Amino acid sequence: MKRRKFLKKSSIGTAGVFSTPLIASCQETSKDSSLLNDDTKITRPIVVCTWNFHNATAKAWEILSSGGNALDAIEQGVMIEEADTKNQTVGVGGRPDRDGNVTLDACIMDKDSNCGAVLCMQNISHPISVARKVMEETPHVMLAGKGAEQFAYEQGFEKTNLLTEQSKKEWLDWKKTSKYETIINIENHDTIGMLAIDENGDIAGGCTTSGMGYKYAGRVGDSPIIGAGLFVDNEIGGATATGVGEEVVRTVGSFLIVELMRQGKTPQEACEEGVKRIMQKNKGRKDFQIGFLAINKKGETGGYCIHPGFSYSQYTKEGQINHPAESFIKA
Ligand code: SD4
Repeated sequence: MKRRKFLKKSSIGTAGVFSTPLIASCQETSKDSSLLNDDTKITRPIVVCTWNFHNATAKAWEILSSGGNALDAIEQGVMIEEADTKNQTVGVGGRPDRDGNVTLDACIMDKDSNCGAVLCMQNISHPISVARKVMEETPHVMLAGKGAEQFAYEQGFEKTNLLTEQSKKEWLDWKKTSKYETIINIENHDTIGMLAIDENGDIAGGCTTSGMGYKYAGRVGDSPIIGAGLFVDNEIGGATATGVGEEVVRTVGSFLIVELMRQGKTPQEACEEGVKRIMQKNKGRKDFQIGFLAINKKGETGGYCIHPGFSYSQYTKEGQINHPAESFIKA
């Protein structure tokens, strides 16, 4: 049963490091949001994503700048990282679990609060597209494991070996000690969470990851959990997370940030509050990283993290930029 199609039809790189923070200024006047005053300055289209994934934001921008919708921009943008074998935290080439199986998590959310997710799915290189199919072609929000994989084949996705030689070699090395450690900013944190606003002012978001390297078989983090790794409310904005997913789930981080923006906080203030909430719960524990990224309906953005090192990539009419995010713990 194509629930959502039945209910409604949705509307229709450069390599290099950019280090100068930018206050995006491609400003227009809002036409359609009841929450914005007529004279509110807004930035649109705009796309942001966790980390310096400039090829991903460039792809999303290609779609947004030619009048495409935010949902398509999100899907095609994050697919760039899913296909990049050098990114060992997303898609093909992702680090396997402790048994040597690469299992992928992803979710997507649109302007009408429709959402879809796949959890712990093997052998499919683009989980974001399967998540979108779950959203558009089924009456469900989440499909997990074998069921998700089987659904993907039914939808025409091909079976793909996700374990690259490099990731296999590293896993075999890890097996010698089998010691699980979170190495801040480096080993485990390159998940892509992306948020976009299109020319119509509609917001969508997506998040995709292979999760924590060498995790327990069956482990699922925050990234495919709507409200934790990603949340979008078309009236307010969106948020997404990267880092140790267990901590993001405990505070329902992305939903929290969107709710804080609803209460009047800027994206930056909301991300800071989200990180502070996690630090309060952890009472002095500091050996993990979380990065939050948020955007509001006006196209203002913010990012904040526990340890220095997190940044986010942004693309607007002004061009592409990487914003280093401020951190709770200073260098
Ligand atoms: C997870 N949040 O599975 C993800 C991992 C991550 O960059 O963000 N890696 O917990």
